Amino acid sequence: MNLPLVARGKVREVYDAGSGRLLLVASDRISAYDHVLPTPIPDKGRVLTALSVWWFGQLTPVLDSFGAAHHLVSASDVPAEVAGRAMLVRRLSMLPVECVARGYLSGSGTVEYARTGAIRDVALPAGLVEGSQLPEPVFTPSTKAELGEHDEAIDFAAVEAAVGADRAAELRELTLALYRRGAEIAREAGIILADTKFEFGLDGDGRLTLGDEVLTPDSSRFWPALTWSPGDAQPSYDKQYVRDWLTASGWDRVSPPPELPADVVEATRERYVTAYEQLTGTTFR
Ligand code: PZK
Repeated sequence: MNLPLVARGKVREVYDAGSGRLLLVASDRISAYDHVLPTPIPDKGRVLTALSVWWFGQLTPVLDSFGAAHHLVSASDVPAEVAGRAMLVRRLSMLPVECVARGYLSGSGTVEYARTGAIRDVALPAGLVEGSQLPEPVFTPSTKAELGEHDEAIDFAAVEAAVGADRAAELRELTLALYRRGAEIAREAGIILADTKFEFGLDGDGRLTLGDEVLTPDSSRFWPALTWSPGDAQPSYDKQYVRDWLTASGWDRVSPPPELPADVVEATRERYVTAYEQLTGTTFR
């Protein structure tokens, strides 16, 4: 392939494809508890890529209504060695904000709510618990952390300071609109989209453009709707077998993680494929 590497995340890479294009490549690697596991999940990169591509299509009417675009050029015109797990995209000038929308209380959102009764600038009713649906989805931006660091929560004023008041308002409204539409589609497929993270950039004409991967289990929390039960930690749609096995293994979450057994790999692969098939209503492969 031999393209210059532009950026590398825990489980994917970005290459310079020339002519103002980038190649986003998803691997079969999986992370849990902030570690990349030594055992790949076969087809994970292909499933997440296919899911992103499908979501870009689903979200186009929302983007259009904002006069915005997405960065996807092609998922088929890619080098053979990454076929199926790569997207050719337009190179953007990325905005320095992670645009997160939360429709449910979970993780750091629960911690913030327990401490303050609010999430960022939004006051919330008393009595919410881990897993509760929020009265309205909330925009909870963060700054992009360096690799290995955690994203840092910022308030809306910090977004305004970073990109200007008008662009900040646009990012908040577009993020919430994309989340609402995504959550509606997911819910019809039996999946709760608890929260998700979008990244935006500006194209050569200054047009606001949705980038990155979208509405995958790696950029979002997917919960099975059937077992949703506020008050408990919600099982992850995709990673719960992995987390449960790692916990039962006695791994200390600090040492290099152990290899996963074949049955956990197979069950996890099946979860990714099932998520894709449930959402899109099509067969994977
Ligand atoms: C870009 N990232 C984050 C994504 C990684 C890191 N269309 C674009 N134009 C310019 N830059 C980016 C994109 C996109 N998407 C996004 N880094 C650069 C990222 C995937 C894997 F390692």
